[in-house]
Amino acid sequence: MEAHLPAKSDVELVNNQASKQVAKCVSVGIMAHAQGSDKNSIAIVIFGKTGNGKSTLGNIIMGRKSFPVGSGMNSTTLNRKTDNRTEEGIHLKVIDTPDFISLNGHDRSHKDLTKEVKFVKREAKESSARYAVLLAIRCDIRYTNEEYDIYKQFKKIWGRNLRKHLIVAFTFGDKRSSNIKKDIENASDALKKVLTNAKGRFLVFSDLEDTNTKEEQVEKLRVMIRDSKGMKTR
Ligand SMILES: Nc1nc2c(ncn2[C@@H]2O[C@H](COP(=O)(O)OP(=O)(O)OP(=O)(O)O)[C@@H](O)[C@H]2O)c(=O)[nH]1
Ligand SMILES: [Mg+2]
Repeated sequence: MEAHLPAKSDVELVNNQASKQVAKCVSVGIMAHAQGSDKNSIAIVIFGKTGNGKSTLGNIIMGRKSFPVGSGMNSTTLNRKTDNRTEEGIHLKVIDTPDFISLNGHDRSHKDLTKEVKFVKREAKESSARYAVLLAIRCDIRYTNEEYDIYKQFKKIWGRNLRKHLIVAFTFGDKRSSNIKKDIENASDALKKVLTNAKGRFLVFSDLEDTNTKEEQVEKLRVMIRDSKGMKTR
């Protein structure tokens, strides 16, 4: 019986298909890597008004001095900064941002703001299996309409899916004298709306010397992100 030998064109066809397949696998591999193929990869974006403790919060989450912290009248963080850490198989990326609306009293242009927010969103989405957006709000002072405006502008640019990823991070917890749950019950309509957008998710953070307390705060955050299925990127 004669063995069937493929014609030259058949061989070329097979080779072409094989190389296309390889190319497809490679590009899928690269894409999967770029999108955070590791199901344990988490990205956290921190935003909010200047001086609300965003960079401090980033340092608490990272467990080290990743982001410069400042005091005084001027904004410290002028450009977004990212830091990464891998621990116990979890790859964590924290993106610290400047006050998106106003830097040292100068309002940013809408075009500039849109570009920045969209960049951060893409970065969070493409680099992780799930991501959270932490809105830093001081819990020791009043929540103002000006601050609510910052949130509304940010939300408008980010889009509706912000709700799936939003967590209110109350900062300056060590300066709070009363019970946070009571404070929330009596909160302004604006703050209540933000908390409703975050599906009631909030956490309190304190910048204390005590490392154990900080670790407990970060653990609560980790569990919240793990249990929020809506935070998955795919
Ligand atoms: N007591 C106390 N102080 C805090 C806390 N978080 C931040 N601070 C202080 O608040 C000041 C501002 O903190 P940052 O972390 O730089 O605030 P930021 O939101 O990053 O500010 P910008 O980069 O200017 O937008 C610093 O003096 C911090 O030490 C906190 O939880 N408790
Ligand atoms: Mg900062």
